[in-house]
Amino acid sequence: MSEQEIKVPDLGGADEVEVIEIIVSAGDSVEEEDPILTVESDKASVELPSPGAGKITKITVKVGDKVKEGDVVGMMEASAGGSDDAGSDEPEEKAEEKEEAKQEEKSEESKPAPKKASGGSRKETVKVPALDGFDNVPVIEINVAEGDTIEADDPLVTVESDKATMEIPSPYAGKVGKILVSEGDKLSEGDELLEMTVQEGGGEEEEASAPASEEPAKEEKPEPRSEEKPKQEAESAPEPQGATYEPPTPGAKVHAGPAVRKLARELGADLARIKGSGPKSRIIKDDVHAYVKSQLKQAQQGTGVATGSGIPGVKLPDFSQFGEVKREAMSRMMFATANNMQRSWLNVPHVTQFEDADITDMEDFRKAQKAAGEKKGVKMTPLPFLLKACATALAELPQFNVSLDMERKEVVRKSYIHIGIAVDTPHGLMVPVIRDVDKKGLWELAAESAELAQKARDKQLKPAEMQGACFTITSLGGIGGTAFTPIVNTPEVAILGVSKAAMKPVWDGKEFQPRLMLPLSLSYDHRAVNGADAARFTTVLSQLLGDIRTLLL
Ligand code: CAO
Repeated sequence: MSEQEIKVPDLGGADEVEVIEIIVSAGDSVEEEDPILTVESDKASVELPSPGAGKITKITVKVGDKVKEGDVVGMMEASAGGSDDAGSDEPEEKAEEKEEAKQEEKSEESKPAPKKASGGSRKETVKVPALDGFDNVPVIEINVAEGDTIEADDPLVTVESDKATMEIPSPYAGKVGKILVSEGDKLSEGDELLEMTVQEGGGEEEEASAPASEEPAKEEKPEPRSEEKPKQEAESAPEPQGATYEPPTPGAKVHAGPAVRKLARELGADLARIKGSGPKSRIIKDDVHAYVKSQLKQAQQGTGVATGSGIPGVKLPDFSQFGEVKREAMSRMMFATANNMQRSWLNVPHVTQFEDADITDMEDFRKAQKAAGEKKGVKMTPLPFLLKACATALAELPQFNVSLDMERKEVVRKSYIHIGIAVDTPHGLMVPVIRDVDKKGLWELAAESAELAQKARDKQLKPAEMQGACFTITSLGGIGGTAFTPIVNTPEVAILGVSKAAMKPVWDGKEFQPRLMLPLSLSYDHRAVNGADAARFTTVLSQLLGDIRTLLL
C-alpha cells in the first residue's frame, strides 16, 4: 500500500472555496469517487471526491478553511489493486454508476446536436424529464435563480407528488437564464423549466463544461432524484413530537450537500424536518444521524404517535418573563396518561353522541336500597346501574365490543364483557376493570367498583386489574357538569361519559313533568362504529335506565 495525497481537483472555475463539511475521518475506508469533504463557493457547494479506493490516513483541513485547486486536503493509503477494476469488489451501486456512465458515453453519438454553437456557448431550454410515472406534480421549491452559475446535476427545482419529493437536476453546467416556472405550478414530462447558457469547453461542441464534482456529464434527460417520504407521512398519519423535531418552515430552503441528501434518502429522513448544525445552518451527516436516532428512540419508548402528519410540536415560551415559575418532573403516571390520551386523540376519529336518560324511578329505587346497603356495608350509587345497562347494551350491539387491528385489517370481536371505570385519584386518573359485568348483580357490582376505586386511590391496583376492558365508563356525575366529550380508551372503541343528573321539565304529551335526567355522552371510534349505531346505543341505555326492570330481562 502506498500513501498518496488527496488534492483539490479542478473547481470548475471557482478560485478559492470554503470547506463546509468534512465527510470522512482518519481510518475510514473509501471507494474511488466517495465524497471526502464539501466545499462551498458563493455560487454552489460541491463534494470533493476521493481520487481512489483506500483508507484515509489524515485530513489536513478543517471546516472554515479556504482551499483552491491543487491544495492537499488529506492523505490516504491506496488499497491494493486500485479501483479501476470495474468488475471487481465494487459496491453494486458504484458498479451501476460506472455502467451508467459507460452507457452515456456510448450514447453520446446518438445525442441530439446542440441547438447552436457560437462563441463557446449555446442556449438550451431545459425540460422536465420523466417523473417516475407521475405528472401534474407541483413545484415546491425553485433551487436556482436567474444568473446563477451551476454545475451539471445541481438541483433546479423540487417537485412533490403524494408519494415523494423529487429534485429535477440540471443536465448541463452553465448559467441560468429565464426561469419559466413558479412555485405551485404543476409540471409534467416535457414541460419547459428554464433557459440556460451552456458553456462549451475546449472547442468540443457537444460537451458541456465538466462538473466540478467530476461526475460524468449527464444526458439531456436526467432522472429526477426522488426523496421518498416516510411511508406514514404519505398516509397522513400523525407526527411524533420530540426534542429534535423541527417543524418545516414553509418556503424555507434545505441546505445540504448531495451526500447528505443521499444519506437522508437512504434512511427515509425528511431533510425539511432536520435542523442543520453546519455553517449557515447547513445540514450535515451528523444531523441526519441524530434526527433518525431520536425518532427511533421515541418510537421504541412509545412516546411518539404514528409519524408523518407534520403536526408541529408546541413551542414553549420562557414563562419566567411573565412571572415566577417553578418546574417539577411529571410523575410516570401523568406522563403515561398524557401519552395515552394523545395517542388516542390523534389516532382515533372521535364522535360524541349525547342523550338524557330519565332516572327518576331508578333513583327512587336506589335510595330505597339505602338501609339494605348499610346492612351489607355497600353503598349503592348510580354506577352499578350504569355498568349493568352498558353490559346489556354491549350484548345487544356487539359492534361496540370490538377492537380494530388496522395492521392486519381485522376486527377483533370479544365474547366477554369487561368494563373499565375511570377513577379520580390524588395521583392521577386510573382505570380498574370489572370483569364479566353481564354475569354480576347490582350489589356485587357496587361492592366491586367501590373496592377497586379505593384500591386505585391507595395505589394498590395490580396491573392485571387495569387490563382487558372492552368499554369504559367515566362518571363525573358526583362532581358536576352537563356534558363532556371523553376520549376513547383505545384499543376499546367507545366510552360513556356521565354527567350530573338534574331535574328538568319533561313534556309527557299533556303537561311538563319534573323528571330527574341523567346526561350521557358516548364518544366512539368512528372507524369501528357508525353514527346510527351510536344513537341506538344511547337509546338502549336511556330505555334501560329509564325502566330498570328491563335490566332483568
Ligand atoms: N348525578 C348526580 N349525582 C351522582 C351521579 C350523577 N350522575 N353519580 C354519582 N352521584 C352521586 C352519588 O350518588 C353520590 O351521592 P350520595 O353520596 O349522596 O349518594 C355522590 O355523587 C358521590 O358518588 P361517588 O362519585 O363517590 O360514587 P360513584 O359510584 O358514582 O363514582 C367513581 C365512583 C370512582 C366513578 C368516582 O368516585 C370517580 O372517581 N369519578 C371521577 C371519574 C373521572 O375522573 N373521570 C374523568 C376521566 S377523564 O378525565
